[in-house]
Amino acid sequence: MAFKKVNGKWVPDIPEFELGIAFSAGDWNQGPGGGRFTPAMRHELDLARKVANLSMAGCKFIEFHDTEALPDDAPKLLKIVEDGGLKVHMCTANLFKRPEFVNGNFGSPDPKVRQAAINYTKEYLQVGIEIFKANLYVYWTGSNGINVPFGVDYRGAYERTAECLAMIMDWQINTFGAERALPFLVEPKPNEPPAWSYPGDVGEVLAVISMLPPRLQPFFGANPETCHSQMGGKRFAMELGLAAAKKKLWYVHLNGGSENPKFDEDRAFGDINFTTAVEIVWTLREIGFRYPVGLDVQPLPGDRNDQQVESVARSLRNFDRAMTVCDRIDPKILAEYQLDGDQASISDYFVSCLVNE
Ligand code: GCO
Ligand code: MN
Repeated sequence: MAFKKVNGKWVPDIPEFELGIAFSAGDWNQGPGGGRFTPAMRHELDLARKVANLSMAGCKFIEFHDTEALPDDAPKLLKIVEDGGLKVHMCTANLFKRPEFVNGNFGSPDPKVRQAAINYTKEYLQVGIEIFKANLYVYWTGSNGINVPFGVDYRGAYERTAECLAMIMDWQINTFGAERALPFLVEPKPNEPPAWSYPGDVGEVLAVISMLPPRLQPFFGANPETCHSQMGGKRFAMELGLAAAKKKLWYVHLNGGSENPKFDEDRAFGDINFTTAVEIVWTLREIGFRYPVGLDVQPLPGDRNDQQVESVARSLRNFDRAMTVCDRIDPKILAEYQLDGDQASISDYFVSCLVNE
């Protein structure tokens, strides 16, 4: 079941765990590397190796794009995943690296482009439900954006995006029933690949959800990602707070990066800024987040094949280290300082907990 009725309302039925127990990472997080300016330093691994690596790193789940795990191969790939002791948590149709989407997907003014995006999405939702038995579906905005001013009609762009989401959810519910429908999470990013993308942050995701017919809104949530928020100049933990306040925080993609990165650095969780990692774990604890935690982290450019899964493994260790720091923070002391508006003491208290003074 992917949704259940509580007090007459549909709520997501996603497996729950104690925080820090259940992690998921993408098949794409163990690639060979290489981009426009960087060499590929590793050879491609087969899925069995990737699954073994993720399991060794401490993950319980894996996630796929339809371009890596082709719909026709899904039964065969699922067997490899299960033989390796993992399950599929999330699946997602690739709406960024296909030529038809180079100028956008659900927001495109071209009905043929929107229809293609809808078709790929429906196809992979079906694979997620019937084959992978996935817990949820993610739509990362990908190419939905513009590269030059006047690139699209802005009001229409958001309206069309909402219309496509509504059509997809109506189809899902009519085809599989609400109980089996996969929770549909929107993962915002402010730019990259386009210069400006939409929806670009958690607030925009919530705005788009609010544009949907009320009967469909309960089936949509958000998947905030650390680096994406930081690219938009946001404090990630605040984005988590906002999504949770609207009861839409159903998944997270954690990673690490500099405070205002110009591109998606996708470092290990806790890399570069461990303070931010502690604040994130603290916030997830405060919110009572109990769903699996995702790690969208890439190997460092120079990592060798024998370090392929090191970014995921280090993320898990850093999550655990952040939990240890959180255990030292007394919520009552923090709440008192917050009530007093004593920011100086908060800052001093946090660092004393960090270094275990
Ligand atoms: C990015 C995104 C992607 C998505 C993934 C799943 O690199 O900007 O984070 O990794 O999370 O494509 O939709
Ligand atoms: Mn992501």
